[in-house]
Amino acid sequence: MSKLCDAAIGPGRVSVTWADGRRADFPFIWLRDNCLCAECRHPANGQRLLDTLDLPDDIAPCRAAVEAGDLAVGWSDGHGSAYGAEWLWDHAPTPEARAARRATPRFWGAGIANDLPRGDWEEISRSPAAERRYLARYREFGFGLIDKVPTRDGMVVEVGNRFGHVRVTNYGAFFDVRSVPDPNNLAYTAVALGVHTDNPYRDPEPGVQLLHCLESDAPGGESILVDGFRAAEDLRRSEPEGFARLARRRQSFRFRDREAELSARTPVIEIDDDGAVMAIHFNNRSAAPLDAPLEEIEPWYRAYRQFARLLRRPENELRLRLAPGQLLMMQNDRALHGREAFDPNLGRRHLQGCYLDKDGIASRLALLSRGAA
Ligand code: NM2
Ligand code: OGA
Ligand code: ZN
Ligand code: ZN
Repeated sequence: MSKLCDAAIGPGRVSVTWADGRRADFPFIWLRDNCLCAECRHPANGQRLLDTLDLPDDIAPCRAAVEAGDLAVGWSDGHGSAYGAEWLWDHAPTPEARAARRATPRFWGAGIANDLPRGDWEEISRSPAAERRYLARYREFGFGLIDKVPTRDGMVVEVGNRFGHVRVTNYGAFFDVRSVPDPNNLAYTAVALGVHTDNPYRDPEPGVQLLHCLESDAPGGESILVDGFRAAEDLRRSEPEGFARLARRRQSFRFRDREAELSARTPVIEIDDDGAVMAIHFNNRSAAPLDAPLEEIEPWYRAYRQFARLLRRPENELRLRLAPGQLLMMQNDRALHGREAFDPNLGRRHLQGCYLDKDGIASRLALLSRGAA
């Protein structure tokens, strides 16, 4: 990592230049607020001690200089701060530095069938390096397949708690997906399920779903996975207005049975503050009537149907047949999942599933990358 070669005070900003030619400007208030010294940040936990509101409105540096390749600033409030060259780039507000901080999803479709993000439970459960490799691939693709998961009742919870924290819902800590009489959900029948996000009627929506195959000899029941992020980018390219509409207007979702009454509103496509696709919430089965101003309804349906059409394109569908002992792990708001119908009279099909939050998995991967687990 290159060091700094120049620092200069300009109107409202400190401009720094790295030895390799990169440059960035930092506003005074931002720099002072992010002082890293022991008075401003608790040395044991790094949490901010300084109250941002206590800084004077007209905070400004009296002096900014490069010292041993890093930045030293003397402030009008008498404080002194030091910022490492690498830290500055890691937090710089330039387009290049900000782009480098962005996670870049790897888009996939039918073609990924022979190169799946894949792990082996026997290896993952004894080797932190294997677990890290698996989770890193999972993060890029938004799903992963794990082989050799013992077909024990509730094993899915053990896997979930290895990677994060299983979230209990009205469906329990885990749920059985099989065809039953008097089902409270279409998942518990033998019908085909179009690709979807689970539980968009819940707030917060589950971030991750695990589905563990215990039995599968009924004809049919193949799994289908679609990269919702890629389909959203396709929509943005072909129908920018439809894309913007699905990102703006929230759709209503609902679920009710004897024990629960759940409803939530969320846009089909969620974008972040820079316009990047952040999440997809698509579930035709649980969609409630669209609650929108009259003039928005038909254009919204056009956009929604266009998006649904993209999700159904064969080149976007990864199809696989889960075998007993395989476990599918999906980022629920990216890797949309579905299944073909199956025939429960000619064999058995039994999966167990559970939900986790995304943050627990991100934390696990970060810890493994630190070498701490
Ligand atoms: N189950 C399997 O979101 C959904 O309603 C999909 C979820 C019932 C927990 C099914
Ligand atoms: C579900 C679901 C898929 C399957 O339970 O949410 O989508 O393969 N199941 O049965
Ligand atoms: Zn300080
Ligand atoms: Zn589902």
